[in-house]
Amino acid sequence: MKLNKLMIAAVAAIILAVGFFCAHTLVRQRILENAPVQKTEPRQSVRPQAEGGQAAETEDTRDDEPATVAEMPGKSRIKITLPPPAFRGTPPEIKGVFNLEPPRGGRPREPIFVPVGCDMLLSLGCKVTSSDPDPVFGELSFITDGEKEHDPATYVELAPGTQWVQVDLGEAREIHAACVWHYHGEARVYRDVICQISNDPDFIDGVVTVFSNDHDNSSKLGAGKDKEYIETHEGRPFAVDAVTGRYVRFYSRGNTSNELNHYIEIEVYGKGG
Ligand SMILES: [Ca+2]
Ligand SMILES: [Ca+2]
Repeated sequence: MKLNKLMIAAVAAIILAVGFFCAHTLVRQRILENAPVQKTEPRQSVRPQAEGGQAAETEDTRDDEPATVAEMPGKSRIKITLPPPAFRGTPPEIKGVFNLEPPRGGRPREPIFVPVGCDMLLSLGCKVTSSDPDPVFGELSFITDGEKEHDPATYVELAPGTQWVQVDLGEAREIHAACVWHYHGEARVYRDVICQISNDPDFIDGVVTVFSNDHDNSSKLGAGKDKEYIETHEGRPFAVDAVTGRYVRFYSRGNTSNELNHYIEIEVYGKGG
């Protein structure tokens, strides 16, 4: 008798469990059927084009950017196409850097707004020269070829010490922003990152410094007030206050991993026309 009661109880428990499972599956299916479909835009890459500085068709496809970026009435936003990150997570502590920008907690950099029509990519495909005309590795043309992904085949390696690379925009242009990617295969800091603009290819006359984090003037170009930063796939974008010039020169003096200088890409943005 006791055995029969036990069997009845077991059968009842099985029936209840099967019933609950079927009901749960049906409800879940209904929820999935009614859920909104998330639209995924295809990634779009920037390819070299542009003789004469035509605007690149850049879609901002950064993975970590919020779905909507606030626009500013009467302004254009500089749209920088980012490569995928080569590393994620909190960068390790980098010793010997005392002028580092504060951590952003994974947030993307603030957008750069410029006057309407001054957001044109001017530098794509432009000629590049350097203080090291015979790079240790890579070609100077890599620096304006539109390829920004971290890959051993995409960066240029220059000699140790303070070195520069110089982008020739072909004619004097009104410059409103720039962005530089040195090397983002690991978290490192490049020293004495300086950007200057001039109409003089030798940078003797009419030189305007538009970025410098050489706070201790170790590269002897004048101390700068910008912060040092850890290299990531975001590069280092910065605004330029409508400086007109044909040549844009970037300096660096090695990095926290080795004494060499590297560049993956430089972009210069400014007034169209
Ligand atoms: Ca490149
Ligand atoms: Ca320095």
